[in-house]
This record gives sequence, C-alpha cells and structure tokens, in this order.
Amino acid sequence: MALKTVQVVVNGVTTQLSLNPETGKYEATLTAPEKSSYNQPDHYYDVTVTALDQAGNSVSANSKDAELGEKLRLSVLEKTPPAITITEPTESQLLTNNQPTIKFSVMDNDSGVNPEKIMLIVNGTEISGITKTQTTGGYNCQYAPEEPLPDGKNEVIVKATDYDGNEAEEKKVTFTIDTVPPELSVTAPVDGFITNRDTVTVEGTTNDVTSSPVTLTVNGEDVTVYSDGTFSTTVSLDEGDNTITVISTDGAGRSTEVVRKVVKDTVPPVISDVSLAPNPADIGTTYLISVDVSD
Ligand SMILES: [Ca+2]
Ligand SMILES: [Ca+2]
Ligand SMILES: [Ca+2]
Repeated sequence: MALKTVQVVVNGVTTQLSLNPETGKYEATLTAPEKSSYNQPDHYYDVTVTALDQAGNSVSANSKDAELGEKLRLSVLEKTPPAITITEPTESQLLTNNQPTIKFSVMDNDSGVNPEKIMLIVNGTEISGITKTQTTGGYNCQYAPEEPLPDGKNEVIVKATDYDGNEAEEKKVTFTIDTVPPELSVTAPVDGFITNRDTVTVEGTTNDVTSSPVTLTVNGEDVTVYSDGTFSTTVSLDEGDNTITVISTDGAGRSTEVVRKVVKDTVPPVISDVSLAPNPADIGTTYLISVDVSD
C-alpha cells in the first residue's frame, strides 16, 4: 500500500524516479546513452523498472516482459555519418590501364556501415559487383571494371550510409585513361640519309590526343616541343653509320619511337686503276674505258 522506491536501469545506469503529484506517476528525465542502440542485442537498450514497497516486496519489468516489454525498449540513434576514402585511382591520375582497380574504404565508429548502402558510381552508372571486405570499423571495397573504361576523363563517385541512416558526404575522383601512344612524325632526315656534313637536322611533329603535352628526346637528349607540336634539333654525326632515335612520351607514360639511320661519309672515292682497250685504237673504231673506283 506504500511504495518505497521506483528505479530504472538503462545501459547500466540506475536512476531513482520521483512521484509527480500532478499525474501520480513516477518520473525522471534521463539522458540517452552516447552510443547508438544499433549494436545492442536486437538493436535497442533494455529498460528495467523496479518498484519496491515499504514491506520489502519488489517487482521488475524489462524489455522481455510479455505485456510491457515493447514499451521498455529504448532506440538511440547516432548522428555521425560514415567517412569515405577513395585510395585508387587518385585525383587527376593519368592511367595507361583502362581496367584499373578502384579501391575505397567506408568507416563508421558507431552504428556501423550498412554494406547494402555502399554505392559505387562509375561514369554515371551504378556498379553492382563491388567486393566488400569487413574490417575494424567498416569495409574495404574494391572493384575491377569487367569492360575497359574509355580513354579520356573518367569519374568515380562513392556513397554510403550507416545503420542509423546517416548519409556520408559522397566522395568523387576524376582521372584520365590514356591507352594511345603519342603521334610522332619525323620529317627529316629520311631513313638511310647519306651526307658529308658533321651534323644533321632532326625535325618533325608530335602530339597526344589525351594527355599532351608530350616530352621528346632525340638520342636521349631533351628537345623542346613547341605549342604547335613541331620540334627541331641538330645532331652531331660520327663518320659511318649513325642511329638517331626519337622518342615522344605522353603524360600517361606511353611512348612512340622512330629510328632513322644516317650515314656520314667524308671520304672521296678512290680511283685505283684505269684501262683503255684497245689502246691504241684505230681511227673511228670503238674502244672500252674501264675504271677501277671504290668508296
Ligand atoms: Ca555513424
Ligand atoms: Ca596518349
Ligand atoms: Ca665516300
């Protein structure tokens, strides 16, 4: 007939309730736990109410109670969204591989990353074949495109949500794929060019569709490529056979090579013998001249 105490235990914290004379009910204002209830058994905090009378009789009710149980289940939502990190490719990366593995992680400290809500969008298309590996605090994810991605700019977007419905700030990476080596035209010298000069002018044009500007070397020396794609340089020649190697390399690292063989010959021919036959020749008849000459 006379209550002594009414108390409540939530998440290990005991609070005494006090009688509200206006309502006749026992009340307390409680502070919700600091953590989401998602990772509690069945996703709620148990609330256990115990009433003790003056005579020493007590009764308890909690979330398992047949009648009141559902009213003694406290749901707590956290508010911190997951964090997304895209590790591969990196922003503005130039790639020669058109099926690059895309790698990213999604981490959440509290309710946890909902793997069903991890979303990868490649060039505007949602991807379904992501490999999601659970790790401490979240998921490491990767995806290797089954079909080649197009040359040029590509865009990857990752979205995620935690179990309490907090949406992560989406992350985006743009990168460039370049599978085509530079164009390279060497207009001079022609292959097999023969000269008696000490130098030869090497010139031509080069360009790259996707990842210009290109860099150019002639026999390993850097040569300037002008904005219109032309280049010109002078190469010293050794007596005899010379090999001129021109290599143009685009921003993604693909290269095109043109090789020209040039011969430098400063030695005049040698006339070692001559014969006239017959000699003397009769007037008005033919005779043969034969010259032994080499170079
Ligand atoms: Ca969270
Ligand atoms: Ca290219
Ligand atoms: Ca010669």
